[in-house]
Amino acid sequence: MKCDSMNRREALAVIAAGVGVAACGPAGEDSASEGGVGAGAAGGQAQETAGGETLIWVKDPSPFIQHGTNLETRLEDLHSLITPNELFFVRNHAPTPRIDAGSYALTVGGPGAEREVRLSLDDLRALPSQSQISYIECAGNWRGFFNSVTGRTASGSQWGTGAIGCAEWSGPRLADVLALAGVRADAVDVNVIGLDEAEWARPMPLDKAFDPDTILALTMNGVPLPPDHGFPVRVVVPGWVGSSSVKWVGRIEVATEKVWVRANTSSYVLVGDEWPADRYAPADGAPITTGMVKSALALPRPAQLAAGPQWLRGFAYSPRGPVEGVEWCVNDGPWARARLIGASAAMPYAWSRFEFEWTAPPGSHVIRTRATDAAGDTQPLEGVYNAKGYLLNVALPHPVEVV
Ligand SMILES: Nc1nc2c(c(=O)[nH]1)N[C@H]1C(S)=C(S)[C@@H](COP(=O)(O)O)O[C@H]1N2
Ligand SMILES: [Mo]
Repeated sequence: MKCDSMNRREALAVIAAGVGVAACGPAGEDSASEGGVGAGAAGGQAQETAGGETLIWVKDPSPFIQHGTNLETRLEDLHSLITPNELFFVRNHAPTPRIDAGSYALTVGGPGAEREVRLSLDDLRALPSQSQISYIECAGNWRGFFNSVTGRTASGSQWGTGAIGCAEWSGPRLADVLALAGVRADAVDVNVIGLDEAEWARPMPLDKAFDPDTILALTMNGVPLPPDHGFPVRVVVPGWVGSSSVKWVGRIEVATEKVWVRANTSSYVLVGDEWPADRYAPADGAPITTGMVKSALALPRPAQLAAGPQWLRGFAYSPRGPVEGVEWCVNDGPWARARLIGASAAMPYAWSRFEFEWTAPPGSHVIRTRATDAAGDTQPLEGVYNAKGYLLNVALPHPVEVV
């Protein structure tokens, strides 16, 4: 995006994203530098500081809760449907690579393709573009609560409730890009492979790859994808857990057999007594595709509130479309209905906001919220343990101190 061709909406989005004049600076039209760190780094390589230290993220990590290579959003910082790019959580298996837009190419091929094609960023931009507002949530979101709700700690990043964000993504449909390579009748899986050092990849069956809502996003909230969120291209697979939305896509491989990679064998699989490994071989457990219906309060933990009437807010979502209702309860008392904001059939993959008024009495309290979707799926009162700590969606107790 050239600065002089930036329309007003894009310009406002750039300003809102905190990029400011840096986006129009000498770093170039596609650098999408956030915070200007490491602008000179080579394509495909993690950036280094002058001291030779590898930086994991390009964005300013200070608004986030840090977990190793990951950045968790503080939900209480979010005040609208859209998560601003600079507050969107980051889940990185390897440092954010800096990819040069000019030399970038996406290759599409493999045994299930008619031909191998090589597409530049301009080629991708020339295809019909689709925009959609969808949330992306890591399957490990809420992992940090396994111990308190099931009595057993799960391994991995101890996320709170903020490994989730909701953005407007736009770019060509994966189906249109696959059509350029031609998909053979014997094709089975489409593997989408990242250019990061982890070479993160997640295969999907043809029906998901051809789902008109599976897109190769080039922009996030109206600006080129920020480096940490996949610049220049990420796949957005709505409804599926975040690990399927591969960032920094460099290759799309059409396979004639089911493809097994880390993200569907050892990671992002349900491991435990209920999922016997021999049933899922070569995976260690049940590979995860879709997420769960969930809701979370946009409050710190514990929340500190003043006594008296006040509105509490949060976010609710389901992989099967907008939630239909959210209820809340205090200290395991009766459930009451919250007011839903923003849920809409026109945005089937967006999260909703909810709010309710509570007259807070002084003391220590526990508030739970519970979302229900159109399919009638809701959040259970007890959590089920799995060793890798995925998909927890218990109606989570939120501690609140009222003074
Ligand atoms: N190439 C690549 N893509 C990736 C990952 C990664 O480490 N490398 N992490 C995945 C995981 S596990 C999640 S939850 C989402 C997080 O997206 P975000 O960092 O934009 O929030 O990206 C997914 N795509
Ligand atoms: Mo994830």
